[in-house]
Amino acid sequence: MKIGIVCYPTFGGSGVVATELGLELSKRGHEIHFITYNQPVRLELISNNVHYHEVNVPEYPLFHYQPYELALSSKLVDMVKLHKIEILHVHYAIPHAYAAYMAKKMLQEAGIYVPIVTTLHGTDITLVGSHPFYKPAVTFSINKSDAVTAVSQSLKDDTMRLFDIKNDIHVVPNFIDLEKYKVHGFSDCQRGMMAKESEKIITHISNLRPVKRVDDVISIFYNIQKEMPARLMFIGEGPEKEKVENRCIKLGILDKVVFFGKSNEIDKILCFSDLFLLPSQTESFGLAALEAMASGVPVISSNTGGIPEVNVQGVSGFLSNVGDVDEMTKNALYILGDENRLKTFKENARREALKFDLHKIVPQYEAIYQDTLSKC
Ligand code: GMT
Repeated sequence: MKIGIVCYPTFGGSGVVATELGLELSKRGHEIHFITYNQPVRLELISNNVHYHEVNVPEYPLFHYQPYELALSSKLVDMVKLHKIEILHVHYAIPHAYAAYMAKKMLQEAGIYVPIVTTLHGTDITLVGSHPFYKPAVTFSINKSDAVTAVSQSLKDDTMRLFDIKNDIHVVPNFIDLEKYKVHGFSDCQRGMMAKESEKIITHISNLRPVKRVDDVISIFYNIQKEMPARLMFIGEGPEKEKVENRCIKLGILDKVVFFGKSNEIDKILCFSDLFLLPSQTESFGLAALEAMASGVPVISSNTGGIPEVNVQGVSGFLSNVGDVDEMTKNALYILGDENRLKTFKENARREALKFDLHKIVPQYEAIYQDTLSKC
């Protein structure tokens, strides 16, 4: 198939999933066209089967807000015509599903029919999309999509609860390339450079937005390091970064925290991590937790949204109510406090991650494309 993929080309989970999906589909023989405003961060290889088309939004002083949706719709029309793209898969409803629908209508005028698959990722539903400013447009775009998928059952339930949805939503969980997250024999695993032998390594990865509750990450780590030697690896950039740094200074733990900024090599950091913290306020899936588990890192998380579909209580880690820092600390110390127990949790985490192997999940998207095309 010739598939157009629209996504946010950033470090956010939706962009990562869309990019990994496109790359895997290309390996499976499909022709993939990424259509977005920047080259997606994880799209390292442009091959015969993988193309990237940039959406340009010319700055014009008359516009207070530059019309990205319009530029995207026009680009979709042009690319569908030029490359004979058969299906458009848009990740994140706002504004991608809306722009794709406009493109579809314009193409119909030219006698071309291209169906749209929309994948909902979470914040487009739970945080942003349900806002009255966007709700009518998001509802419309979801209902006008030819197929809709959500990355967890929890997200599907939220969508059905928050919006007046007329069509079916398929749950297709996020996935992981297990080859990239090797647990044993990873020659680049440089634990010795990051911490002393006696220190436990705790990791957090996010875009440091309020929804990630990074204050809780710091509190949990502060409590852990009072009980045992430990270091915290903090990966990501975002609005809460300065607050985090200031809190570390105030607590006197700055020398135990390593800030990595945005990283394209989280596998190399996860490979020497002992525990992953994800105490988010809400999370439709928690791709970062899955990436940790794939590296054999147990997860201490909140029990919100789709996280319980990924992190299994008492098996790959523990889940607590949002904000219950004391229980999260207790559980972290329980896992880290005994080498044999830690080893078991690490093995369990990797085993649970196997359920999300991309070889199992990507065919589900292919089936949805085929089914959608067959109905045209
Ligand atoms: O978590 C974020 O803030 C980024 C956001 C995004 O849109 O990229 O992530 C969402 O999609 C990811 C991929 O499906 C999920 O793993 C994240 O759980 C989800 N984030 C939230 O629901 C807060």
